[in-house]
Amino acid sequence: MILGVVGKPSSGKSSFFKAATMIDVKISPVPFTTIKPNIGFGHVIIDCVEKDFGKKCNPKHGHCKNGKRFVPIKLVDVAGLVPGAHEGRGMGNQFLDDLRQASALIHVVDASGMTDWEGNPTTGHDPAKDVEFLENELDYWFASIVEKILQKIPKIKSKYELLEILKDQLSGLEISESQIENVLEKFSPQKILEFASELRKVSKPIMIAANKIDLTEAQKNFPALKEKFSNIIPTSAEAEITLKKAAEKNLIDYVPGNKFTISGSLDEKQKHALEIIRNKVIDKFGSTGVQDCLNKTVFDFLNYVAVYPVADANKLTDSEGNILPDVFLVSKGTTLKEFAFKIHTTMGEKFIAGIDARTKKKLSADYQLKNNDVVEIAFAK
Ligand SMILES: Nc1nc2c(ncn2[C@@H]2O[C@H](COP(=O)(O)OP(=O)(O)OP(=O)(O)O)[C@@H](O)[C@H]2O)c(=O)[nH]1
Ligand SMILES: [Mg+2]
Repeated sequence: MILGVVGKPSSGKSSFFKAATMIDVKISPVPFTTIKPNIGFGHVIIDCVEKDFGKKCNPKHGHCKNGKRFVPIKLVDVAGLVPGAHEGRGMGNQFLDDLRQASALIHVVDASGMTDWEGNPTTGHDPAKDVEFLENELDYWFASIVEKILQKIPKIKSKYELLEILKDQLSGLEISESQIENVLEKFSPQKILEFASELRKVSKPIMIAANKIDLTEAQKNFPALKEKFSNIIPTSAEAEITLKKAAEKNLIDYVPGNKFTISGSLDEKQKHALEIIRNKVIDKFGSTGVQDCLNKTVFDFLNYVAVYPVADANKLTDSEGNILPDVFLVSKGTTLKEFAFKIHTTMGEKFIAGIDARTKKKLSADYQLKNNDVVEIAFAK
């Protein structure tokens, strides 16, 4: 699972990335601070199924604390995008190719309106306009991909042949064959921009992070943004970084996505900084929004489910005896056999059947996986 972090310069993309991954990347108010992409792992946090079975898990990836399972997801933070990027403005749009494999994008918007189109300081910029231009630039990026494919096809082919070519050529864009088929039913690739825009919408849905929500100006702008866009979460990447750092120093108890409590001895300056975060962000919005944004993108927006594969449905272990070692995030509707292929090609090819670890009932190849399923897959060896 890869999520791309996009937006204009200085909106706080790298701050969001750092808040999610705690990787110490460069952050500054100067536009185009990031040029090469930052890649790292953050987490979605879910209630681990271990308690349903009265066991303690041993995760191979991520970790589990007090019943909260931290499941790794990959984040890619790229350079800032400016209007006209497809014509070479700013850093251009080539760098977006680093986002080809993303399942969704998080658009980090400077909700305060205190940076202009290029990320330079201003006042009164309408953050809603950033959403429009960004979608437009992403459409041009997809259009350039479609254009290159069409240029390779010497003459107009039948719809069937075209579909086969597109399936093959677009396979690296995290878009399913049926999605390509649906788009091709309704739109002609000859109208490149329209066709590309539709492909972009299905393969790279966008969650908006209304960032810098700690600032008064952002709080003033937020209601209008919320009215206009349904997939939007208020965030303060800066506050999340401060809270995670304080938690690392054992100054506060903090599970990302929640409130915090002071647990260490703080000096006046630290106390003041945390009080500001409490008053300006937590009391008003419930959390800093960063974790919420990741969880909602994966589970509510993309409709993914968490599935725990095990080698032994009775003991809930892998072959080495680790309890509930893995969690996979898969899209809703994924069948058991498709899931087997995701774990290992051989497991898919030699698939026999599955066992539901809760009921011990047999599951067939076309069983559609549900959230928190724990399954053993039997395959011919
Ligand atoms: N008040 C406030 N400032 C923030 C927040 N997030 C980021 N900033 C500030 O915004 C500026 C830009 O942050 P970056 O994270 O470097 O922005 P970026 O989008 O990665 O910028 P480029 O890499 O240049 O495209 C920095 O001065 C950050 O400290 C936030 O939640 N609240
Ligand atoms: Mg950056």
